[in-house]
Amino acid sequence: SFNYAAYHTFDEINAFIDNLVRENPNLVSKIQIGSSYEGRPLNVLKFSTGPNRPAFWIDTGIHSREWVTQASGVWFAKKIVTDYGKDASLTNTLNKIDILLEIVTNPDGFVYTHTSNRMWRKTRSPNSGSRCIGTDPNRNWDAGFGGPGSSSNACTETYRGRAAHSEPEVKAIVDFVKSHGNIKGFVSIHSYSQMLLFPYGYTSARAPNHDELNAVSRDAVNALASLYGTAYTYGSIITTIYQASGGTIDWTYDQGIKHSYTFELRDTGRYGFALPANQIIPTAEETWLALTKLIEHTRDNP
Ligand code: 0X9
Ligand code: ZN
Repeated sequence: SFNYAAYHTFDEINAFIDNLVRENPNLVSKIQIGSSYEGRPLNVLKFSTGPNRPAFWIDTGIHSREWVTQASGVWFAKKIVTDYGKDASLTNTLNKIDILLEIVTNPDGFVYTHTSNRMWRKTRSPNSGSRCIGTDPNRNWDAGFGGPGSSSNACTETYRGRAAHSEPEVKAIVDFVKSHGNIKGFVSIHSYSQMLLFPYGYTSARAPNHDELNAVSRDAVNALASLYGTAYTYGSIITTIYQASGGTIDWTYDQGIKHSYTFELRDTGRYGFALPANQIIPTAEETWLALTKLIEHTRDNP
């Protein structure tokens, strides 16, 4: 059976996804929202118990080297099917809203981290006029695109790409969010730094519901710390981590998704992106407690 305490390849995660759908057909379905630059499927798991529901989106692994995030995404998927009908909060949630989960959000980069360079972050699309490969998919969104905290140099880790939504991995989510039209909460999961962040990253302007985002974040990081004592900081992106333009949740927020957040999971730098596999399950468990707070608040304040 599947080992949740180990890191897995793209093919192993896809096999996990197909088994989960096969074993829970009344709760889980797989939606292919597009294809990566190299032609791999962009798969989203949909957890749903009724038609035409509002939804809460979670993505992991948009930066391919942040392996604890994809591994946590797998654990969340199993947790949801295990808890539905048993845990009162999750059951109540799924009787009102859908959960959407994209586990391998940058599949070309993820395969490259397994085959060639464990520390690959970006997509794998070529750049005309440069020998350097890839765009930072967290600088490619049409939210302050091209501004400070992103680079025009294709050889850097924060290269924004030739245009907003140039990356098929980003465009697929943009098109899905717009056509769905009823996504009420959005969480994009990164590592590392132990932070819970909310808009904005491209501007120092405060989000209109800053006080609400701040209070819910406080509640969520307190829940997270209650399990193993892991300390998270929280606040707006620009005041808590650094200015970053063209980021995912600034775009979703400006689309009207007022409950938009980004996590930076474990650790604070001892292991960084190479977090030992024995920390996967504790990281996923504590993160799920925080996610539950964000999901409950979105469910009750859509
Ligand atoms: O720089 C980033 O993209 C993120 N940190 S990471 O180490 N995971 O690469 C933080 C960016 C803040 N988030 C958004 N701008 N959405
Ligand atoms: Zn990241």
